[in-house]
Amino acid sequence: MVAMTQEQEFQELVDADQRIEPRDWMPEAYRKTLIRQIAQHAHSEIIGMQPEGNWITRAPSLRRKAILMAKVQDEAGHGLYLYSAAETLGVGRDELLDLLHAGRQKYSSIFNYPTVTWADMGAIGWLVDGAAIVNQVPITRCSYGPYARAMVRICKEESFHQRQGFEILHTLSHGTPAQHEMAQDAVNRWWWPSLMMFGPPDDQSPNSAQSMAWKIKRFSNDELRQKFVDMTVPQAEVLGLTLPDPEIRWDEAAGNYAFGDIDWTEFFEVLKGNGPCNAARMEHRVRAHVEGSWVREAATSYAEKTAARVQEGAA
Ligand code: FAQ
Repeated sequence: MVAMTQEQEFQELVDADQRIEPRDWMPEAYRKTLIRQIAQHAHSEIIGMQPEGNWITRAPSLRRKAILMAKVQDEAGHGLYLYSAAETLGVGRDELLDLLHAGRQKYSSIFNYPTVTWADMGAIGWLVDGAAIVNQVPITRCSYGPYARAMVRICKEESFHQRQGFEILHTLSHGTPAQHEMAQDAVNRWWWPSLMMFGPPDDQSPNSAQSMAWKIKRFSNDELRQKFVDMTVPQAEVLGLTLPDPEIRWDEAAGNYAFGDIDWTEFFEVLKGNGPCNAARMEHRVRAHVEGSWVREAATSYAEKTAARVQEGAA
């Protein structure tokens, strides 16, 4: 009998839907792909705090402010679980943050758009968190254990986020004509960027085939985008809002909603750094990191003193 290579054994485990854990052997390219995706995901969560943080001081009531603060804090928590998941692959959080700050790692395109009215909080919750759920629920079955497990709790919280966004939009949509218009305007602006969150079309997605063979991704970018459209069109009807795409119609033969062409030029421009808020997001992130250095120094010093005291006690 010919002995299997480590790589073949690894692929057999993946094919059998077994989880890969940090101490297991894994191909270097698998490790690198996971670090790339998990880091990008973590960065998205913390940069994603900015557009919503912008409205905490201007929320229209105490109740709305408390809910928004909780949501933004959840995003910070998601970032932390994800950086921890990345650390199990042998890369430090500080290294990943340095790569983000140097523009060598990405974060989601969606967070490069401005939040100009309160209704944007509703549209982000409903559409952006809605898209995030559709993308992330399959990652709870990702082949890499720590990433899959982090995603279970994240998805539960995203589900709450999506409902709060829906509720904001429902209230506005059924309020005064001006409030209805504000809700419609926010949906008009966030719809297409939300579809772009799923990544480039399958025939322009260099990473998909390998990531699917490794079961990091369970569905292709286009499959998830379609699921999102199918889920969202009926919800828009309940909200009493329209989606800004005259080509959306039920396609009986396909059994799903057909929709219009996405402007991929806009997507690739945003990825290159030319979106409306790329520069502002990075500037804010780097400043927050520099201004927060005293917290990291204090935490390191406290940890060193505590360790020294424990050692003294043991001596
Ligand atoms: N933005 O070959 P593919 C959230 C890049 S969390 C920027 O298809 P892949 C929660 C991609 O990295 C949102 N870049 O790549 C929240 C690659 O470039 P690279 C984040 C994008 O990895 C809500 C290149 O294009 N979620 O929203 C984007 O197989 C509200 C080619 O693409 C995740 O990260 C994009 N949209 O598939 C927080 C989920 N799309 O790295 C606050 C996990 C693609 O080779 C408030 N990630 N690129 O230089 C994934 O599922 C995948 O990484 C995809 C991309 C599907 C995003």
